[in-house]
Amino acid sequence: MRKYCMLIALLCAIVSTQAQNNVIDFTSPNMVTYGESAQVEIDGIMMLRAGNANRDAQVKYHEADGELNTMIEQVGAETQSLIVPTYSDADLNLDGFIKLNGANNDRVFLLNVVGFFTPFYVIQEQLP
Ligand SMILES: [Ca+2]
Ligand SMILES: [Ca+2]
Repeated sequence: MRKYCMLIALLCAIVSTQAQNNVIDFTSPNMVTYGESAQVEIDGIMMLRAGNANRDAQVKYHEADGELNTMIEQVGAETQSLIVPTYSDADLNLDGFIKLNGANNDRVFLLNVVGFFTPFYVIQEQLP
């Protein structure tokens, strides 16, 4: 089982924890969550927002405390072309590697999460 470092989303519904076969389907467009834009629609499927590599309450591309710097720290600032096999929060696309460049890299994955044309956008976790 793989973890996925995403921002926490809070359901706006009462869910019994004692019922059997109780499924919380965050892919459903009918699943109402707290706050604004806690989920994102990708190819018609609702998803939680991924990319929180440094486990704070935000997803940021740029900024000193952003996810990109977390990935660079993991790979090594002087060896950014390396592909590091790992089980890490910085492996944002869950392929088992931290890749900053090349096909299927985590850097572009992160950029798509925050918005390719809005790289300075900060996605904030929303809790009541
Ligand atoms: Ca973060
Ligand atoms: Ca990866």
